[in-house]
Amino acid sequence: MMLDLKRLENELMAWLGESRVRILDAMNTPLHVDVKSGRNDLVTNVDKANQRFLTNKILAAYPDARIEGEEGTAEKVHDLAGTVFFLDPIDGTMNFVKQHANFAVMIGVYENGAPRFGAILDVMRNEVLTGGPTVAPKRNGRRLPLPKDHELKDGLMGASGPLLIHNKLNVQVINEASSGTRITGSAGIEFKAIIEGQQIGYISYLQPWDVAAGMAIGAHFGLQVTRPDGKAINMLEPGFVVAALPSAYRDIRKLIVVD
Ligand code: 2AM
Ligand code: CA
Ligand code: CA
Ligand code: CA
Repeated sequence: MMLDLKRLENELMAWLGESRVRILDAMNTPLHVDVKSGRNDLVTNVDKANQRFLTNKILAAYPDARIEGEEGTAEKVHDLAGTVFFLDPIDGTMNFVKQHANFAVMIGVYENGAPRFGAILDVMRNEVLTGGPTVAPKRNGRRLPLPKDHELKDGLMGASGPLLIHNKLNVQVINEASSGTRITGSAGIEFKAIIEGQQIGYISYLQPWDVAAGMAIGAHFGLQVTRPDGKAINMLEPGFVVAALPSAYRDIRKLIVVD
């Protein structure tokens, strides 16, 4: 079955609009915060409630689709056959808890492993980016200018804090070669900055639902999203991710050290 992307775009805009209202509402009552794998890895009642909310919306509209979401209410996905929705109900949970800003909701829709559509909601800025390989990127339903390709030295680079602190993949040298480093603590906000032309790349260690939406939207303008050795992302596994516009991507690949 081929997805009707116009219908999907309208549905995602509506569902994310409702999600946003629910999240803002929940922020008026005390959060329940739980620690997952360690003290930097949190989940809240709002992450879980939004995962449930969006899962119900998706399955009501697409009963045959499968959902790979971070706060797993559905069965884990072990293959990419058919329609798979990658769902991150709150991306940047630490920011959500500590900053009440700089967090996103992300949905990436794939068919038989191929990206078809993505949506990134920046909740506090009330901005939704949508798009896909065959759908021009939009912000709140309005066409965006496509980001300009720049060499690494001429653009800002995003990075994950831990990777930079521990200099994984030689990221300190890579980022030093750029115009400057930005660290937001949300993969969604980093991809949004690339799509909006504010930065040229991002290096992190990510889960499939962190990458799915940004990779789908970025495919429209040649955004390179790969493992550090240039291999394709396996959407069933976490791993290091290099995302960059083509010229910067080439510069990064020359400097990267795969350990
Ligand atoms: P999350 O908030 O949805 O977990 C910075 O922490 C970025 O990396 C966020 O986008 C975060 O997504 C993502 N991330 C992926 N795996 C993580 C982990 N184990 N701990 C913290 N953040 C993680
Ligand atoms: Ca998490
Ligand atoms: Ca995430
Ligand atoms: Ca999350």
